[in-house]
Amino acid sequence: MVRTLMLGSLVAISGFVQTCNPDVAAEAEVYEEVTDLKNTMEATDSQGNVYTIGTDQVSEDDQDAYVEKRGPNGKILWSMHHSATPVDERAVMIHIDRYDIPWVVFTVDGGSNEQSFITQKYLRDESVWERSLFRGYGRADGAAKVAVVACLNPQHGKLERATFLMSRTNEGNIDAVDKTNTLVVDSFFVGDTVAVDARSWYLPPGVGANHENFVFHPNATDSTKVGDSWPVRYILSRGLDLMYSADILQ
Ligand SMILES: [Ca+2]
Repeated sequence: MVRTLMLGSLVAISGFVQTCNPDVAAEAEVYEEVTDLKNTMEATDSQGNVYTIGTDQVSEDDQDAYVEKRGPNGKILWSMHHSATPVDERAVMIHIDRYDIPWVVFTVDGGSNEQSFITQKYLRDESVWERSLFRGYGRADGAAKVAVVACLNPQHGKLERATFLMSRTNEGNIDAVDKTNTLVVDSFFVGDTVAVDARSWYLPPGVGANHENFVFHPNATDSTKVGDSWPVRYILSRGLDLMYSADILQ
C-alpha cells in the first residue's frame, strides 16, 4: 500500500513540533511510502547529540533496557532504564525522526507489572498509555517476548507515547489474558507514520485491533506464513493509537 504525504502541511506545522505528535498522516489522504526501515542501536540527531541503547545483564535471567543521551561533547545528558523488573527487558533499536525526537523499540517479557515495568517507570505523565493501541502485556505469567514501540521526550528521556505489539494464540479478545505470545520487531522507521516490520509466531493483530478487542489478521493463514512466522509491516500513527495498515510481506 503506497501513500504519499502532502508535505506542505508538514512544513507548515513542523516549527511547532517538539513531541511525538502531530498525527499528520491522520489528516492526509496520501502519505509517504516507507522504503528504508532501520535497525540500529545508536543514532545522532541534527544537533550532534548521540543516543545509545542496549541491555544490562543484571543476572543470568534478568536483563534491563537502557537508553542514554550524550551531548556533542560526550557528556551524558540523561541515562535511564525504562524497564527494570526481574524479567527480560531490552532496548533493541532506535531511530531519530525529522524533528530530532528519539523513538525506541523495546522487548519485554511478561511476568512483572511492578512499578519498574515500562508501563509505569518513566512516563511523561499518567496519560502516556491512555491512548495507546495496546496498553499492556496482557498476561501475568510471562515468557513470551513482545515488542513495545515508544516515543521518548528528547529533553528528559521519559516516555511520551508507547504501544505494545504482540500476537495471540487463539480467538478471543484482549481480556483473554493467557493468550499473549511472541512478536519481534526487525526494523522500523518514523516519518509521517510509524512503520514497523515485525515477525509474529502466532496470530498477529490486524487493522481494527486495539486494547479492547484483539482483531486477528484476516490474511494470517498457513499459506501466508514464511517459515514459522508471519512477516507483517505495520503502519501506525505517530500517536501510537491508530493502525493504518498491516500488510503481510511475501
Ligand atoms: Ca529485567
